[in-house]
Amino acid sequence: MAEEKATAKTSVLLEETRIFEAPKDLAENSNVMKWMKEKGFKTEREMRLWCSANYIQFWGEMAKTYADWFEPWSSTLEWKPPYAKWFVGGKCNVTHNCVDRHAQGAKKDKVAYIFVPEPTDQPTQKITYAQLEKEVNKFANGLKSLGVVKGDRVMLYMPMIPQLPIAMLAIAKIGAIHCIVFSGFSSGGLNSRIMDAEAKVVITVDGFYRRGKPLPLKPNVDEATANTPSVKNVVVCKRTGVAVPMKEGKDIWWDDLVAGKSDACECEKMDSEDRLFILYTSGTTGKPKGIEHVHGGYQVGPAQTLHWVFDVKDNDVWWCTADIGWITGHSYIVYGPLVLGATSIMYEGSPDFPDLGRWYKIIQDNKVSVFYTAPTAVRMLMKAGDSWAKKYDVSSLRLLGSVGEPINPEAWMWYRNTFGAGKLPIMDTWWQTETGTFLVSPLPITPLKPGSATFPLPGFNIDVLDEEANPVPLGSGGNIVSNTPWPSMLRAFYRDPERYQKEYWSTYWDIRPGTYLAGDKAMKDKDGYFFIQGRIDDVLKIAGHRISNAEVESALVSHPKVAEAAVIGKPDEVKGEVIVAFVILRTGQEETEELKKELAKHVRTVLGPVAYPETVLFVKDVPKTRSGKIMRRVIKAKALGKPTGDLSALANPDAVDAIPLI
Ligand code: 6R9
Repeated sequence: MAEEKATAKTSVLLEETRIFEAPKDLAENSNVMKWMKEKGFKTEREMRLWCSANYIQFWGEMAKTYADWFEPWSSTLEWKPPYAKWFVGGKCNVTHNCVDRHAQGAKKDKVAYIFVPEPTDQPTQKITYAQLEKEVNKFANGLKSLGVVKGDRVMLYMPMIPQLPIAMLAIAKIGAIHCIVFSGFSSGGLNSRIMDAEAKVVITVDGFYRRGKPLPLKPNVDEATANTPSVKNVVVCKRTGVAVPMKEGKDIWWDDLVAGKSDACECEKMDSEDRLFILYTSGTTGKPKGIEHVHGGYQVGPAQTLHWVFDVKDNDVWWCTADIGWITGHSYIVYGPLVLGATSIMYEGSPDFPDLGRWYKIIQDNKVSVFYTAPTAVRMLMKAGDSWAKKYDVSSLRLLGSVGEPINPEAWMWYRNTFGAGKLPIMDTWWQTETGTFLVSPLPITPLKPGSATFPLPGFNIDVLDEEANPVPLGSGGNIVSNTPWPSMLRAFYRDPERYQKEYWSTYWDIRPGTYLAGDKAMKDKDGYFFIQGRIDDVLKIAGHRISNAEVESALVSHPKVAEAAVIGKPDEVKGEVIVAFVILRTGQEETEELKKELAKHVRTVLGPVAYPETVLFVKDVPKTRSGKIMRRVIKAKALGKPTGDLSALANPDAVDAIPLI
């Protein structure tokens, strides 16, 4: 039923006739309008088209505008599909652009972060650019003393506390590569990523706060590093004061590491294409992909889009509610805002603790002016009703944003009315871990349609193609692709070039090599507005978190009583989708309610709370192709009571009948 509703809405979307023009003063005074006037562009359309047609020149200008370079580049782009090199020969360091140049200039006393901690009785902490520089340098020197050098991988497994961006910036400063694992993953998820990255050091905390209660985190790291010879040291930041075992010679407290270290540290002069970070993300197989981003190009996209799309100016207070463990936090809590020298909120916790007023209160208390969140949070707050919003004054807001999944028009309208006083524009930004930055998004001058990310941004050539690589006509849908490279795109998968080529570039390779397949379906309406419709592959978005079906299935199969598992996403009003697992037990195992609970708990232990299955069901068989591939799409259709389509390719069509309705 729920999915039927979703499909119905899709067609409604394409007939969306409501258009919301940007408030005149906002549009007239926007950063993008200023640039357009300087360049002599008359209309938004003309500007978008010119920038995309002249994308190399455009990005060259942006790279000079938003970043300082130790040495200029000799060539803006070298493009040998599927490998792009941007700003070739240029020397830079993203930490110089995020911290040093502000701390040593006019912004030294400007607040970089307003940290709002989870225990709400703890005071809000303000960190200026000058303070940030000192902390980063001390920690960078600490890492050097552990023998961390350029190119080494350092793993971060931390909650949302200021030491997380401090560590990231310190790692980047000395030329090492950070890999953040979202702290909602458990030791299993952490272990596989440490193994893949062969990390030298892991940075974590003793514990963290969840719903006001301190919980330990360090024991997960002990478990995850039991069999990882590459890990020489574990640095532990004291957050809660809970007692944790420390291994002599291996584990070291953050405070001890930085004690007596100099607060000066030179930036390593990085080549543009030197790696900045690896971020593991979910693909179609159970094995997470290590997405690699670089210093030179990556520093341009997030800063430029934050400036143009979110119109962030010197006196704004910017708040992106994401966790730094995901790309949204990397790009829009750390690198984008810091390159711009902006003031950001960084908060720990959730929108419903201690009560559903938390976010409104943070906005009110800190006069947040630009606010960026996910549809799942909007829906949660919408469900709770307007009364929470009415208790607080959110009139400091001037622009809103959305990311992570399609935003339903009703949630869009509620968001606009409640947070946006019925008039603020919502920037629905479509992008991915792989893209580093927004690709399809409105600008503050764009007439909006609820539920649409509107148009490809300046500097991108995004299109929607059919199977034969023809652009689809207006009013229909297909695969969303990029026809040209962009500076903040991924460069590769860590040590897996074949998978990189296969996953993003192989689909249209024979027809148009160099066409990037994003993995999402999109529709263009009669006016050319993009409506993103979700993944074409088996990737789930649970409350905005990207998890692969296969990852959850392998977690289930790692339980000794499980023979096989198939995982699907079931539409959910608040979370977008929730996980439903169909499990085949090993011979002789009894199908009990207790075992269902145990299996759900097992997934939580192996992968973390983020992948917790809402429902576990026992089946005798799951439909498969003759080559043995589980047909999740067929299972999903049957379980949701929808037509299952042609089943002739299945090896075991009877298995479909046995799938229960959910
Ligand atoms: C930034 C982020 C990427 C996938 C992407 C798509 C979905 C993200 C969206 C959106 C519709 C938006 N997605 N933003 N779908 N509208 N505005 O979420 O990165 O975790 O890598 O996920 O998220 O399906 O392909 P990531």
